Amino acid sequence: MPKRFFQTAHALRSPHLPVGSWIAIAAVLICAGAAGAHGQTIEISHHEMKPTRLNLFVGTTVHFLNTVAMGGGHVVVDAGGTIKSPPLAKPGDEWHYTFDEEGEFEIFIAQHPKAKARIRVVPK
Ligand SMILES: [Cu+2]
Repeated sequence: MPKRFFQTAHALRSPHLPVGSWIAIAAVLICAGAAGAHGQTIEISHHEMKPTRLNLFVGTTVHFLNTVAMGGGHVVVDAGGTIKSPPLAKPGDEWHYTFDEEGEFEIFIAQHPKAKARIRVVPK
């Protein structure tokens, strides 16, 4: 089964713990609701993130979708140290991240630093 992860800029959530599963369910509801405008998907492989550029409004949730098997799992990080995904190991493993603050984020796959994307977050 692919793993599904949800995270906002301020809270790291584990869907594996009993308490965490409730939080994950709440995150799904938030994600589906008006609070989290569900934005684009970024696809992850060994050599690229696709697309490589996104322009978003503050509060947009981006869906990161792993498309290839990776021992240890792909970890999405940003140059500024704000963003860090859980390991996404299997095709179909996914992670949601909500960009709550404006700014420019240079993100890349920790194991493949050349696989990067630039995300620009602007006020609504
Ligand atoms: Cu890889």
